[in-house]
Amino acid sequence: MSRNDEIARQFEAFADLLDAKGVEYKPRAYRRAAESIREFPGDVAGLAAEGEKALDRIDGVGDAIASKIVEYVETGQIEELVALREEYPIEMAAITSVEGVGPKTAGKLYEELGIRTLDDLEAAAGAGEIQAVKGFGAKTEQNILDNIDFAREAHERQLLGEAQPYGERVVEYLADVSAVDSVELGGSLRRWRATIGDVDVLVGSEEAGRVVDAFTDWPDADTVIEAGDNKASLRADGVRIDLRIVVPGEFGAALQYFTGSKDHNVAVRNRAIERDLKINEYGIFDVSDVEDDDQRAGERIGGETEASMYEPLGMAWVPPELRENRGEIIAAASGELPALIETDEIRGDLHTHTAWSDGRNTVAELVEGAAAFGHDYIAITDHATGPGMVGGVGLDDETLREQLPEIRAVADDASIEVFAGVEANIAEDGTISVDDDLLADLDCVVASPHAALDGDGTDRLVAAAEHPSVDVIGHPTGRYLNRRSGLDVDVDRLATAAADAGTALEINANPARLDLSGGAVQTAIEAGATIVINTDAHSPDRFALVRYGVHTGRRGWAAAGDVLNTREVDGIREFLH
Ligand code: DGT
Ligand code: CA
Ligand code: CA
Ligand code: ZN
Repeated sequence: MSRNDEIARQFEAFADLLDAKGVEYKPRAYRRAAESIREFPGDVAGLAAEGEKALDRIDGVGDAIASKIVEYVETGQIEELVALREEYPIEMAAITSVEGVGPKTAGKLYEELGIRTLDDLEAAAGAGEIQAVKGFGAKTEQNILDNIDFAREAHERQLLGEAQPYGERVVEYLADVSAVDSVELGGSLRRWRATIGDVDVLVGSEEAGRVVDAFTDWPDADTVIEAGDNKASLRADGVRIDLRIVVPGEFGAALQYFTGSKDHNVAVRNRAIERDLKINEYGIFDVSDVEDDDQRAGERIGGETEASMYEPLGMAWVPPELRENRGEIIAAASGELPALIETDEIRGDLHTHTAWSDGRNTVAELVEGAAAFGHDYIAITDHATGPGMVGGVGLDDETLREQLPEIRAVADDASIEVFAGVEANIAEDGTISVDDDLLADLDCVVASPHAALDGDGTDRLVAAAEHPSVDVIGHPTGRYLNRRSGLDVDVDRLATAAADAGTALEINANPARLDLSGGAVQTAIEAGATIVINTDAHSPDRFALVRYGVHTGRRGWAAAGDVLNTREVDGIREFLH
């Protein structure tokens, strides 16, 4: 998510709330401004720092909107928007994802019935309350009921990068509650899936009631959806968090069960059955001489720890990222699980942007940020001009040549290795948008697809990977999670070509991309490709996102040896050469 995107979203939210309130004209103007802000090729926050006047250049941004942008950039919020949110505390994205329910309807339903969430909406429709509101009928109400499940499924998957911080914060909070014996994330979040339906948290405790009370008192909670004896759910900023509490002796069993995936659990359960064992969320039991079908019947042989659930099955403990039934059962049974890469094994970043293109900082600032983050090296790879680079974001060859001495000068003074590079565009025919001689002068060439991102992209990417100067294929499919699926790619063929050509395939760690995906990484590594995990940072605070790329790599069975930027500087230099 770029900063422009973040600012645009403020005005979209603003427009929705003004619509909810029944204000005319303004919502349209705010939406138009949001669109130009999102599409604006420069850094809007940077312009705002120069004052309101500088924002004139953006289509649809007049004085009133400009002053709100400045307010947002300076203070992190827009007061009027904060007040509107308090006036209409509606979970707008969720509610308006129901077909036929727009922001205006949402506002009216809040005013008349106090509806704030999808759950409220479903309850009111089910109780026949909506058709009693003026302007609504039985048909509208039935429509809402018919569409609500679809809306839940299609629009409530959150990006891993959005949900993970909430998961970590709630775990940290619960860990400090004295009634809590142990606490872990479960579900897709623990497996680091790219998108998350809900956050699952598991607590081991003898005092479930006290844990439920603490959980529902969590200061970040917006709504408590339900609170029972040993489970509860709440919502924080639209993220749904499910808590379950089990006794400490069954914690490992429950953690194994609620981590999933379902496919992994089914395969594990079948292995148990073959051995006359029974496995469930309460433990693992020897049932060779019991008829009783009670869940806890039989002799308990494990359940306190997760490892004790796998051990009786002749399996090593399986890292959560691998639990997708993609070969991990056999590997765990035969001692062949890979030693997965860890975030602290990453030594540098080979895909970053400065203010020369659409980043926020100077070369020196970005390099300093990389050093402060602990990296040993960084490649500066600003956008080259070409297909997909609108409004002058990309640098032409002449400007790239002008940038080169600045990068070399910073490199001379820097405490870490600085590689001069470029992010070139891969055109639809697979050609690269930068002059060959210039490419040859650069240390690190990332080539990425940025336009025409549908249909099969294999030939195009193979051609780029075989270009003698290209070192890395950046975000190979061009996907944007929840927005576009990107190119279809025969990863096996691409990876084979890339391995032969000595080109690395990127895992772009930006949580909106996570491209390649875990499944694709697994295929690529099997075909012999080298993986590189880059953040595509547009400012130093984004280096920390590398962990999302690392866990995506782990989902693809990547060990440190499979990943280029675990190597020391000399190894990188040799690869880039
Ligand atoms: P999500 O939330 O859609 O991103 O995906 P998960 O995997 O977190 O799924 P969720 O939250 O519905 O349930 C958490 C875990 O609980 C899931 O990964 C596996 C386990 N689980 C839930 N329902 C079932 C089930 O019916 N059978 C089995 N074997 N496991 C289940
Ligand atoms: Ca879940
Ligand atoms: Ca759940
Ligand atoms: Zn980039």
